[in-house]
Amino acid sequence: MSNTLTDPAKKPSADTLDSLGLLDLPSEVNRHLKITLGHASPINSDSDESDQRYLYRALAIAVRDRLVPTWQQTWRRMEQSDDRKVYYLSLEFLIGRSLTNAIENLELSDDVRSALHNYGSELEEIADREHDAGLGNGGLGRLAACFLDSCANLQLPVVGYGIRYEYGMFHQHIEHGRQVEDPDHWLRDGNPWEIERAEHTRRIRFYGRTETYYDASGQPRPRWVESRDVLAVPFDMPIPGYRNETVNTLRLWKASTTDVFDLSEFNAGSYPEAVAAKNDAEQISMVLYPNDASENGKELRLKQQYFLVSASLQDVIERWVEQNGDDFTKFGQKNCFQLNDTHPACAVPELMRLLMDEHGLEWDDAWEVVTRCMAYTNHTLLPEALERWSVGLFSRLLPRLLDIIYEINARFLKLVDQQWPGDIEMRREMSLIEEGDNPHIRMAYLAIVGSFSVNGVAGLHTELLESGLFKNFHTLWPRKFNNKTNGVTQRRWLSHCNPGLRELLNETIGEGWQTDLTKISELAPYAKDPAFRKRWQDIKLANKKRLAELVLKNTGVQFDTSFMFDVQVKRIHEYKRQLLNVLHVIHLYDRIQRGETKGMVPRCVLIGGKAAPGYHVAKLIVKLINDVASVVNADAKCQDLLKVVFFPNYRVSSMEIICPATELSEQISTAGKEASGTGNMKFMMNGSLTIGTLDGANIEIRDNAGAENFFLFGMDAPEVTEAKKDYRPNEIISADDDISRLMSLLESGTFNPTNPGLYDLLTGGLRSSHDPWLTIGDLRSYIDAQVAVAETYLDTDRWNEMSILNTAGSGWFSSDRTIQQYAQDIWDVRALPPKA
Ligand code: HBZ
Repeated sequence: MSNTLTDPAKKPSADTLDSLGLLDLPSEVNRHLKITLGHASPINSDSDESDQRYLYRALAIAVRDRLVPTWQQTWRRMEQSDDRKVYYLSLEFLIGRSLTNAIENLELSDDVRSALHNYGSELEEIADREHDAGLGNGGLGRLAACFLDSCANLQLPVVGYGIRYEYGMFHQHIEHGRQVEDPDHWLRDGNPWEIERAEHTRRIRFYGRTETYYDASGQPRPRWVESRDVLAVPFDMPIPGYRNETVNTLRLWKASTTDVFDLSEFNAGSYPEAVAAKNDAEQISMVLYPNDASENGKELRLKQQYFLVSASLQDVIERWVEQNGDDFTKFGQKNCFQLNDTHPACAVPELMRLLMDEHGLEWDDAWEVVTRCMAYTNHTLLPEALERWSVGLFSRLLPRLLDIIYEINARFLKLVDQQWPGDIEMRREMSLIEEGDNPHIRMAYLAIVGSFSVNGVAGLHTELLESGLFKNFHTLWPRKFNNKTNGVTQRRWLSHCNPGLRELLNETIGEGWQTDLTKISELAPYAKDPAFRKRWQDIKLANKKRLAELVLKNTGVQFDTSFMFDVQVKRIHEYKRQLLNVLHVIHLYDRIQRGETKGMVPRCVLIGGKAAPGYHVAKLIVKLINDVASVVNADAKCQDLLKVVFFPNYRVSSMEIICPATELSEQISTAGKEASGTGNMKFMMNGSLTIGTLDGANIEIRDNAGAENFFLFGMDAPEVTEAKKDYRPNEIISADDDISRLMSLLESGTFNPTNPGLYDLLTGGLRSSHDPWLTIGDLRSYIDAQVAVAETYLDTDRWNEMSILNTAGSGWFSSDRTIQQYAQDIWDVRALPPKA
C-alpha cells in the first residue's frame, strides 16, 4: 500500500530548510534556547521546573518556525483564489494545547525526540508544560476548535475569528469540597503560537448617536457620530492540517486604546488619569465570560460580541475592497460567515451598516448581500440560554445598529403579515423585539431572519428546533433549516490521546482512518477475535494506569485499575444530571452497607467539570459530589468495591488522559435538553460503552454502535413532555425501597454530618413536582441499566467485543464528516487548489 502519510516528500527537505535559514531541529531548539530566550545554563534531566519551561518554549518556537512558510503560502493561496471563503465567527475557541498537535501534523516526532534527548527530556514531560488555551466554556468552544482542525485537514478556505482573551476559562480548585475559581492568566509566559499583525488593526465604535447628513448627490444619509472608539489588534494562530501542506489561520482580536489623548484633561494636570482611562478599552478582551448556558446581560459581554463582529467584518471587507473596489455585487456569493450560536449575531446589522454607511449601498442591495452570506448554528434548546439584549442598553452602546435592527424588523413583520394576514398574536410572537416595560432584542430571531441557513447540531435537536423553539420560522422558511450533527477530530481525540490504540489501528487497518474515519468500520470483524480483544483490553488497562496516576496526583485517591472506570465529565448543570449519577453512587454505597453486593462490579466513579461561578445549584452539586466521595473513600467496607472522585479543573488536556481510560461513559441528560454532546463521541471513539438517554447525539451513537452495544435508559423526549403534566416524585420515592433508602441517606446527614440542611435545595428540587429535569422519574430505569452494565462487565469477552464495536461504529462522529456537510450543504466551498 502506498503510504502518503509517511512520505518523506511531505516534509521540508534539508534544502528547503536551508533556503529559509532554518537549521535541523535539535540545532534550532538549541539556538532558541540560547539566543531567542537568552537561557545560559545547561539543561539536563535534573533541571528545575523553570528550565523545563524554557525548553518547552524553545521547542515550541522551533516547531512554530517550521509552520510559518506553509502558513504564509496557505494565506496567499487563499487570497489569490477566486473561490468562496468562509469565516467562522465565534466568541470561543477552546484550543487546548498546540505543541503536540503541530508536531504530529508536521510529522516531526522523531526529530523532536532526538532534540529533547540532548537535554535528558521526554516529549510528554515537556508537552505538559504548555498552558491550555482555554478560550471557551465547553462543547461550543471545543466544537469550534475541532472544526478548524477539520477545515485545515480538508484544505478548505476557512478562517476562524475570535477574541484573544487575556484570561481564559477560570481554573477550578476544591476547598472543603467547594469550587473555588482562580484566574487563568494563560499568556503569562508568552505565547509562541501567535503572531501579532498590528498592520491590520481595526477601529471599533461604541456609544455616540446617529445623525442625518446629505451626501454629494443631496441624499439624506445616516451616520454614527460622537462615538468612543477602541482599536482591535489581530493576533494570528496557525491551524496546521494533517501532513498536507496546509496551515489555516485563527485570527484573535485584542482590544487596545486609540491613543488619542483628551487634551483638556491632560492640560488640567490629570495626565495619569487620562492615561489610566485608556485602560477601559483594554477591558473588552480581558476575560472570557464563564457562563455556558445562561445569559447575564452584561454590557461588557455585548461589547465583546460587537467588537469581534465589527473587527472581523471590516477585515474581510478591506481585503474585498483591495481586490474589487466598492463593487459588492458578488460579495455574498464569494464569502460566507458561520455564526457560532447567536453570540456574533450582531454581524447581521453590522454588515448592513458597513455596506450602507461606509460603502454606499442601498438597503435592498445590502440586504441581498447579507442574507446570501450569513449562516447561523444553534446550540441550545434551553429557553433561559437564548440571548436577549435590552433595547435600552443597545441604544446606548450601538445606536446605529439599533436603527438597522428596527428597520429589519419592520420589513420582516410585513412579511409575517403577508403570510398570516391580520394575525396580531403571530406578529408579537415573531417580532425581533420582545415588547414590554423593558423591551429586548431576540438575538436568535435576528440571526434567523438575517441568515440563509439555520442549523441544529444533532438530528433530534434540529427536529425539536423546527417543531418547538423556531416553529413559526420553520413554517415560514422550511428550507432554511437543516441539521449538521456535531463531530470531533479523531486526530486529537483518538490518534494523539490514545497512542496505544493508534498503533493497534495502524497495524490492523492501516493509517487511512486518520484522515478518513469511515475506515474505522474495518475494525468490526476483529471484535470476535480473542487475541485482538486481549490486545484491546491491554491498551485500555495501560490507559487506566495513566489516568489512575493523574487522579492520585490531583486528588490523593488511589484508583484500582482492576475496577470499572465509570466517568462523567462535562460542565456542571442540572440538565446534565450529575445528581442522577450521585444518586446511583449513593445507592451503591447503600448496597455495600447492607452487604447486598452480589453481582456488583467494583467501580471507580470519576466526575469532573466546572460550575458557572454564579450558578448556586451547580456549585452545591460539586460540594455534594465531594462530600459523597469523602465518605465513600474513607469507608473500609467500600475499599474493594467503590471509589469516587471529583476531578478538579477538568479541561481539554485532562480529557486527553481521561477519555482513553474510560470504560463507561455517562451521557444522562434529561431527553430533549442536550443539543448534541461531543464528549459522548470522544468516549465512543476510544472504546467506552455509553449509558445514556435518547438525547442529542446519543441517539445517533446508539444507531451507529448498534442498540445491543449501548445501555439505554429513561424517558425519551415525548415521554418527558408527557410526564411533566403529572409528575409526582414523592410517590415514586415512597414506592421504591432502593430510592427511599438512598433519599434518606441523603436527607439524614450521612454526607453532611456537621452541616445539616446543606443539601435541602437539591433534595427539595428532586422531590418537587415541578422538577424540570425529572431526575427521580428516570432513577429506577437508570439503576436497572447500571445493573445491566455490571452484568456485562463481568463477561469480559462480551464487554471487549462491545467496546471494539463502539470504536468501529464511530466513523460518523469525525468532525471531518461534519465539516464536509457544512462545506457542501451550507458553505458551497471546495478545497483550495494546490499551490502553483
Ligand atoms: O454546544 C453546547 C451544547 O450544550 C452541547 O449539547 C453541544 O454538543 C455543544 C456543541 O454544539 N453548548 C455550549 O457549550 N454552550 C456554551 O458553551 C455557551 C457559552 C456561552 C453562552 C452560552 C452557551 O453565552
